[in-house]
Amino acid sequence: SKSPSLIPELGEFLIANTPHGSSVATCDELNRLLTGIKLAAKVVNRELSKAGLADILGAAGIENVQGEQQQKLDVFANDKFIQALANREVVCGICSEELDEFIPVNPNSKYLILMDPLDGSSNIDVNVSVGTIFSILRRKTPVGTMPEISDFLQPGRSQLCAGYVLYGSSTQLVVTTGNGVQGFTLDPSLGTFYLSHPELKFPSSASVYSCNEGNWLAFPKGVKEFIDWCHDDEKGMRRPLSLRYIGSLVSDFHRNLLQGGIYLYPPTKKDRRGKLRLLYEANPMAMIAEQAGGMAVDGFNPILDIQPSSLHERVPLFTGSKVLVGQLMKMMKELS
Ligand code: AHM
Ligand code: MG
Repeated sequence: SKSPSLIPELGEFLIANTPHGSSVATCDELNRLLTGIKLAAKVVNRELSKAGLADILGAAGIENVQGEQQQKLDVFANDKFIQALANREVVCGICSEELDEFIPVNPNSKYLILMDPLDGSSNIDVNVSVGTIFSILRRKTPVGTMPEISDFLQPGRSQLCAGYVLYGSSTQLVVTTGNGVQGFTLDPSLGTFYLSHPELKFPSSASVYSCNEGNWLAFPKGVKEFIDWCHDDEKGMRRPLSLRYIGSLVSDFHRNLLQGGIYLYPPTKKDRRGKLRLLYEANPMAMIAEQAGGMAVDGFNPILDIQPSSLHERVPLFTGSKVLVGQLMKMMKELS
């Protein structure tokens, strides 16, 4: 078997694959930013692995033995990511699902981070995988000033880097800087993320669809038609497709990326604009999807082309293998 010393680690990989034309300073800053993400991910991972002990050690809202308040894990994750990034002075501002407003950090940094520190957190109590999703943008206002809301409201097409961490049976970090998608797996004994899935691409065939079919009655006609098409066992296609839905975007997306499939979160009765957030859920997943040879749309147009108008806006999301997303778009167009 290969010695770990022969497999590139995340930081080494980034240095070796810096896009042509980017300066050493840019590469260094991005690398330090990702180092902050890696560190926070490891701390969150450690805490998550103890989550089943919460009742013994003190549940959220209850004081632990030291008299400290136990935090909910999503708040814990939010704090760890903010600390790791703010202390490194590598971002000028942070936007998070856990915060109403963005927080300005360091006027002298070029980058902004937008994140969902712990997505799918309703799954923690039942010991199902959760994730962290992040997006990195370059600011538009000049370095030396505090960032403004307009810096955050850029279409996903302008993302410099996007990624997610999956806290699963192993902990993986999947990232793109616009030059393909790479997957790294944490070696817990060394605390190092090694390149385990170079050049991730959706396979050419797809056999899975993932959505909360409980919302069926409220789905748009095109979505219902598409799901019926998935059920159909017509010859020639690998149908009926399998329904696999964890209810944790990162896990559902990751499985579909490896096995070929589509993730759907259409508008529902409760969430007329869809449930997922454009800036820190849909956009980063969309960049990864496109970089891995897949697609991500709101039903009609690429997610990455949407001009955001507010920090926490929601969007319907359909993402995964091209064959399936293409089929869905065709049906949405015909039936709207
Ligand atoms: P959250 O950010 O509040 O955790 O919600 C996002 C999550 C996604 O991870 C998941 O795909 C979706 O919500 C599941 O929603 P539902 O339970 O409505 O199917
Ligand atoms: Mg979320």
